[in-house]
Parts: sequence; structure tokens; C-alpha cells
Amino acid sequence: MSDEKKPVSIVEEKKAKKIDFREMTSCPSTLQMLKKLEADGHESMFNRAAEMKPCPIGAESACCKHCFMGPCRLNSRDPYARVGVCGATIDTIAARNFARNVAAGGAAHTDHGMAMLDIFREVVNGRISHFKIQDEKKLINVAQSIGITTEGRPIKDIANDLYSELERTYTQVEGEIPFAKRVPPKTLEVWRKAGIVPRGAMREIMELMHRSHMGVDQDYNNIVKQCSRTALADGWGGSMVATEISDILFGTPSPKVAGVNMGFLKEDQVNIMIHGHEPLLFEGMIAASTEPANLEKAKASGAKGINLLGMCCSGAEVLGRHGIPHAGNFVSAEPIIATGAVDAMGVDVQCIMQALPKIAECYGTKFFTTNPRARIEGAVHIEFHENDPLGAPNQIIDLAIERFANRTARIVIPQRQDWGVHGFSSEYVTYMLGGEFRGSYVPLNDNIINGRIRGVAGVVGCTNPRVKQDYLHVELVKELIKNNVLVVQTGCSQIALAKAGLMKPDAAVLAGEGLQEVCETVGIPPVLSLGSCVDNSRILIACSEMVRAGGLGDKLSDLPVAGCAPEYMSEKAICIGQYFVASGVYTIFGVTFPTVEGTKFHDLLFNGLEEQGFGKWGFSNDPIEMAHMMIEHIDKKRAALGLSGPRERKLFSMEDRRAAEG
Ligand code: SF4
Ligand code: MSK
Repeated sequence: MSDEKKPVSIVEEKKAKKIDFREMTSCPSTLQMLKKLEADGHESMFNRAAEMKPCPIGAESACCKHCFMGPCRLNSRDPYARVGVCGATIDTIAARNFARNVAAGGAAHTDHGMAMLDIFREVVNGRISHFKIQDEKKLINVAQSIGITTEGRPIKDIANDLYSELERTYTQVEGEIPFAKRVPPKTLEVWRKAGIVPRGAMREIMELMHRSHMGVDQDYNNIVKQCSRTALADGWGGSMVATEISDILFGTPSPKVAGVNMGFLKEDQVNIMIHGHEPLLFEGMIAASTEPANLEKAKASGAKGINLLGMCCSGAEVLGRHGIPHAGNFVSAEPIIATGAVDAMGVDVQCIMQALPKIAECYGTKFFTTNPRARIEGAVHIEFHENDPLGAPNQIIDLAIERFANRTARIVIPQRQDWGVHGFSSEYVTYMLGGEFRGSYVPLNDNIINGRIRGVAGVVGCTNPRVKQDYLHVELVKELIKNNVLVVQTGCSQIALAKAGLMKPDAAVLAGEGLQEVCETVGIPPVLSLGSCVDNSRILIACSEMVRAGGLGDKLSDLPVAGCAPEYMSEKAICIGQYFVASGVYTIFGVTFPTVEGTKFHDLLFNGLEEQGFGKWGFSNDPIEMAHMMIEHIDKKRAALGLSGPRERKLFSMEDRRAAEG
């Protein structure tokens, strides 16, 4: 017995592995809090990611567990050497796995969008009285965009018709979703020819789940077609409805100076964080936190006020819409709690890690789930009811005040506050370039045609502890703007850039000469923040407006644009990527990609789809390489449009644009 090695406990083993957090984040506040977590004896997703290596077979999507004759694992080094028990090839297996990612990601967005539409219906018919239609102009514009007559009609009638039409986005079994009317006609033609115009999201998701079941669709080409159709039902359907209805109900964002980072936590106030995706809970919290009775209670407990902060996409929704400060992106959720300053965190749906209630308990933070669709074992559930939008927020505020009054955790708030301009929307881009009466995308197109702006890039998506937090986002965007590519952003990516200071107009000095000139003339930063994950639909609308304005081709795939989610982690991102690709956009992902290189399925995604008239996927983990892959693509599109000549200084007339179109 004495010769035997003593078993090492998992805890001791974990302690023995020293993690260099500087390699895992480029966010100084997150780094400071990761060190605090470690000193306090707690772990976070950064520790777990370092300790748990991803399964290499799963990472390349070379395994299948779609039936119980398996799970079957193929050898990704020699992917055609074996097949699954049923005979499924690597292409079928990877395509079906990809399909399930698209279906789950699309379901998340469409369910979010449908929840917003439910609220809209109840507001219109008067059963919910707290929320009101805030943006009638947008309501009319959206209605007109799908062919609803608005002239001389009462708002309530238009709103009722809009509800009935948009419900088809989800429930329609035959025909085309309403927002297909917004797609540039030549792009719609490509989709019709391929048979991928979405009917209704429920039908598309159901069919994709069916087709990816064991023994159904076993042709990767055919599976990818339904992936595209389902993804389009998200981008041009569920997500677009979520964005448009949120704007109509809560106001279309317009640029405002707002703050990002942990330094916006206030030691002398009751700090409440809202994390998740749907804007309702946050809207209720905003209303409740300004109620005099709640402010009185906070003061009575010794607090100077109630301080609301956002996380992830809940935060992104209200950052642009109301200027509420944002504390950090996805991987900063645990580190933010480690400040000890968060009195309560309320969550709704999506991107809420199961680890959060546990770490909240360690620091005395009260943690609440609020949505019946997303409970977490061990978390206190205070349900948010749309017809009583102050009920749950009032309870959360009471419990947060109680925690404030009895704080025991040591409080350390990283003293970093980053200010920037947030809240661009496709409508504001129209206005900012042409003014109230001459608003249009023509000036943007002119500046692309004359070469001041080389093209437009969407840099979006999550952060992921498998790569250094924020690093890929920031370095990629810096390289893009340096090369005169205007960048638009959504989701956690925009928080990375806001922390790096690139959402200030004076960040234009980092841009190339042409982009700098445009930014300085218009007074905008070179990086525009557009909102949450569902607001990627704003990018689709902006691209459609660019096609409509003329001079840049007649299909979305003609535009000198590209997209990237360099640090993605969610299935929603896969669905977003697929709807951009199906819409005609070259889309690059980092971190990992669920295919085996050299297989037919991989080749279809990375080359074949472009040959069929769509966009295509790309992959890299080097931000500079990513930027130049995008720039090369933008230049290829410019050349095809006849725009590769020397930069013009004069504004283009309509005639010039037609000539350039050729
Ligand atoms: Fe294996 Fe085929 Fe079953 Fe998948 S569907 S687990 S490949 S037998
Ligand atoms: S919250 S999906 S981590 S962007 Fe939308 Fe951020 Fe990605 Fe969630």
C-alpha cells in the first residue's frame, strides 16, 4: 500500500494546471475578474474550456447518433473508408448534423420572433395595455413593404392586417413568406429556380427535422437545399419579424452615445443585469426601475439609485434603443458576477449558461429565470407576464434591493468605461446619408462606386472561450476599415469593438483614406452597431436597399459585401451563416467548422453553392487572413461590376451608375 501512488483528486488536479488567462481574453476587465475568480477559488467557462478538449471526431461532424444502431464514428483522416451501420456516408452524416444545427438555430430565432408577434397582436387588440405602438411610421413602412394598403386607413386596421400577414411567416403551409417581397427580384428568381423560397418557418423546420432523421434524405445536396430554405425562413422570416415588431413596439434605434464595459457597475447603487434575448423583460425592467416607489425603496436601503445594465443580446437591444449601458459579451457573464457588485441577474432565453446560478450563489447575486421556456435547475423562477410587465421586474427589484442592503461579497469593479455611438438601423442609414427628405442609399452606393468605400462587411456573432476573447473580432475589423471596408455589426461582436473604442467617430483615423473621408463628412464611426443577433435582418434589408439604389448589380450576390462570425459558438450562428450564404453573401467563420475538409459536403458549402449562384462559406482562425479573404472577395465583386479602376473623386450621377452597371 505504501508504494501505491495516492489518487489525485480532480480538484487538486485542476489546481495543478495553471491557466494563463491572458491567452484566453483580450478584454482587460474580464482578465481582471478571471484572476479574481481564481483567487476566490472558483472556476469559469475559461477553466472548463482549458480542461475539456473538444472531441476531434465531433468537431469535424464525423459522428452520427441519429439512431440507436449507432452512435457511428467515421475516421475523419480517411472519411470515405467507412460508413455508418446503415451505410450513411460522411457527406450524409455531416450534412444531417449541419441540418440539425440550422433547424435548432432557426427555431430559436423564429420562436423569439413569434413571441414578439404574439405581443403585437395583444397590444393591437387591446389585451395588453402597458406596451404601445411607438413607431407608427415604421409600422406603415413595413406594411407597405409587403403590399398592405395604408393610405387613409386607421393605424389599428393597418396593424391588424400586418399581424395577419406576418403570422404567415410561421404558420403558412404553401406559398412564399411575406418578406420575400423585400428580396431583390433577381435574387428571388435564383431562390425560386432552386426551390428554396420559404413557405412558413414551422413547415421548413419540421421538414428539415424529418429529412435529417435516419433513413430519409441521404443526398447531401438535397439536404443542403432544405438547410437553405429553413435558414431563409429565419433571416427573411422569424428574425426579420422580431426586428421589425420590436422597432414598432419599442422604437426604431437611432444613434446615441452609450457606454460599454464593467466600469458601468456602480458600487453605491443597486445593480441589476438583464441577460438573454427578447426585449420584453428589459423593457419591463426599464419601466419598473424608474417607478418612484422602487426608487424610494432603493434609497431607503442606502442605495443612490437603481442601475440597469445589459448582457449579450438583451443588452444589445436596449443599448441602441435606449442607451442603457452594456456590461459585456457572452464569455464575460461569469466574470461580471465575480465583481460582487451585481445584486440581481434576470434572464430570459438563449445564451444563458447553466453555470450562472452556481457562480451567482458564490457571490450572493440573486439569479432569476423569468421565461417559462427557459428554467434552470437551482435558479429561482419569477415568471414574466406580458400583460403585467411590471410584476416580475418589481419582484426582482425588491430582491435586488434586499441583496444590496445585505451585501457580503467583496466588491471589485474594473474601472473601465468605453463610450461609443450605438443604435444604427437600416432606416437611419437612409436618413444619415440623404437627410429627412432625400433619404436613400444612393450616397452609400456612390461612395462604393467611386471607391472611397471599397465594400461593406458584416462582422457579427458570439465570443467563445476556445479562442482569445474579442481578439479575432477586433483585429479583423481594424484590418477591414484600414482597407476602406465599412463595417456593420450585431450581437456580441459589436460589444468587443465598442470595448476597443472603434464605435467612436474619432476611430475614423484608423480607417483608410477614403472611408475616413466619408466618416468625417457624415460624422459616423467606421464601425456601425446595428443591434442583437436577430437584427442581422437589418443587414439583409440594408443589402437589399443597396441593390435597389442601383449601380451595384441586380442581385445580393453581385454586391461587394462579405460577412464573418470569427468567434461564433451557437447553432443560431450556423443558421445565420447559412441564410447569408443562401442570400448570396460570402461568409467566413472562425473557431471551428463542422465538416471534414476534402469531402464532397465541405466542397459544396465552400465552393459549390457559389457556382449555383449563392454565396459560399469560408474558414480561418487568423484575423488578418480573414480580412483579406473578405477583401479579395469584395474586389472580385467590384471587378465584376467594372469598378476596379482608380478611385473617382466626383459623386456619380444616375447615368454614371447605369453605365457602371453596364
Ligand atoms: Fe449510425 Fe446510420 Fe444510425 Fe447514424 S443513422 S447512428 S450512421 S446507423
Ligand atoms: S448573444 S448567440 S453569444 S452573439 Fe445573441 Fe452573443 Fe452569440 Fe449569444
